[in-house]
Amino acid sequence: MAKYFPFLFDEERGLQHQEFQEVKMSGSRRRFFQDAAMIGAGLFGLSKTLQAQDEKSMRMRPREAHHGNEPATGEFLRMITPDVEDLPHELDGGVKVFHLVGEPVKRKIAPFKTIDTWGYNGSCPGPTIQVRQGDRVRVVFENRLPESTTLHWHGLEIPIEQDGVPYISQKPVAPGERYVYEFTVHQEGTFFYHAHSAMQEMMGQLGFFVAHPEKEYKPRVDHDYGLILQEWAVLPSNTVPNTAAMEFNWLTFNGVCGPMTTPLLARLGSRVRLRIVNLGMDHHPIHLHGHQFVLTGTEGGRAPESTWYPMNTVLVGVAQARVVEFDAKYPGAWMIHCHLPHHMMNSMMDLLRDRQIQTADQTEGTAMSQMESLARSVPFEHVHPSPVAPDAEKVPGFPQDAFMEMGMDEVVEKPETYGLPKNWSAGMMGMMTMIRVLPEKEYDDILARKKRPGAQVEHHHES
Ligand SMILES: [Cu+2]
Repeated sequence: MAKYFPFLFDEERGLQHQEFQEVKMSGSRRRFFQDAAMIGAGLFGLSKTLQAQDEKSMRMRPREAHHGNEPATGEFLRMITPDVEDLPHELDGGVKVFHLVGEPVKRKIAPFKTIDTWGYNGSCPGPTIQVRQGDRVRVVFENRLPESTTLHWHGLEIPIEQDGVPYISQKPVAPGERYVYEFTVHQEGTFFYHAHSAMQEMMGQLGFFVAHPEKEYKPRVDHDYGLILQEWAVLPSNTVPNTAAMEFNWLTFNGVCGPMTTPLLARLGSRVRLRIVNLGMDHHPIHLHGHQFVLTGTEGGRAPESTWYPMNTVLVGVAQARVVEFDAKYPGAWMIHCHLPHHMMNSMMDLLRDRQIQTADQTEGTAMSQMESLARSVPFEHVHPSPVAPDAEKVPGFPQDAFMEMGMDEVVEKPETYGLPKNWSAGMMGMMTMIRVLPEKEYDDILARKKRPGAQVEHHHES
């Protein structure tokens, strides 16, 4: 069996949900699957060697993004876009002035995958713009892309000169040029900005534009979160998405795949708003575990309460925004994910090179070399914690999820993951995140960790 499946298992894996039991990796930690040492040397009797390696192994530091601002009282409750920042503004008289720069962006979408996207201000998706209904808004746009582009304000009722369609409403903005958009936002709702060019959209050129209402919505919410859905076709060993492809192997929330997505946090008993925007080639059924939500708005604004009905999966079509709200009644780490099976996994093509998952009906030699290349390719410690049957390789089709599973708790560790059960990351892939509904004390504990200096290891974009 080891011949086909040289992974090690954690005999202590009792994944009881133990909130806030600190997960410590000690000398007696579970054995892990690391590099080709494992493959070449056989499975057992290696734990001492592995422990030694473990102690001095280089820990990759998480490089992923962090939350934007904490929800602040004040003018309005700001939406948090996990893993994407807000775009600040200046005031010029009564006008809110934003500076947006279209440019190439390297985006680390998974601990073992960085891709060349295009975005805005070093971020893909672009930074979130938040205004209030009635605001006069000026966006000074600069094009640092190698080709012409424009900015379209999706869903906003603004003069035709501001609509951002090349040649129809304006001349394209050439590389190196600036263009100033200015309009008054008379609507409320969840909108987004994007390049009005299909390929540029698929390279990542979009971002949230949220218009908070003049009068607060009722019932009021305590947390407001935004997720942008994107999909990428990146061939093995490539970093540039193929914008003409229809088969997507990387699916992201706010530019990162599970388990790198930063968990959403909610106080137990609070009310949560979740805004979801999709600008890809597929429609995504976004599912929430353990709670029912109601659809309170679309890309067209707030929906009347008489139209709300309970559900837990909302289909977010291309170019749509869907806003849902729910009461966070039950404590726990509840998944939020696209339910299309292929959108619940990360591509391992880069790790596999030969582009096909080998199963037991194929030759032992090929399967072995594939396992080996997988092991060598992952630049950090990871574990395959779930047990498999002793005779697993005799079953046609094996391995399936046993192959995909890759625990990497430490690599994606951040304040928001504190206290999650051991191996939590093994089951999170693709368009997947979670909302952690936490009692007061635990919630405040994580907030305190977020505020500690050094808690946020790195800014979200790489330069
Ligand atoms: Cu999907």
